Amino acid sequence: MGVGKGTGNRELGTGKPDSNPQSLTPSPASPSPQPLAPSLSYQDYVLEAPLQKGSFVSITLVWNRLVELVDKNRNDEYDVGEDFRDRGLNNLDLYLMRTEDNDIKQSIGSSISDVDSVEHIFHEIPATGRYKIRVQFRHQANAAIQPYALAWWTVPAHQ
Ligand SMILES: [Ca+2]
Ligand SMILES: [Ca+2]
Repeated sequence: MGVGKGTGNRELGTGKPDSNPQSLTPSPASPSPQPLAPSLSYQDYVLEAPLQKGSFVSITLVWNRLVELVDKNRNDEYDVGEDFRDRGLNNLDLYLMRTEDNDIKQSIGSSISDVDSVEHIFHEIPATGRYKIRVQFRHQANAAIQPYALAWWTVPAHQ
């Protein structure tokens, strides 16, 4: 048992499916996560296996607040007495959607905090079928490219 996961521009890690059909197995998604740019605005991750009605999914998205060193003596290092400047937090949002849907108004679940650097969805699957995870670049507060890490845990439909 394991979870599908990905970070920044690395390859996806996938768990090994268990031979026991009653056990829970991960649903790896594709493609691998990429840093988001506003011009892209969102990235979808389609889960490979259909999900089981009545099961639950857990999805977590995290990213970093941007802080910069106020390098008073310009030596490119932190020295005692120097400070950091908070450049704010780009706003990413997280959605669970049916594969065929494209409008977030039709999403099954969402996590859309305006202020946090973490979004999390724990939600029951309403019908057996194909689902996808959407990471949305909601608002740019600092850099135009926003790396992030995304992890999920799902229950594939019974064979
Ligand atoms: Ca310095
Ligand atoms: Ca958000």
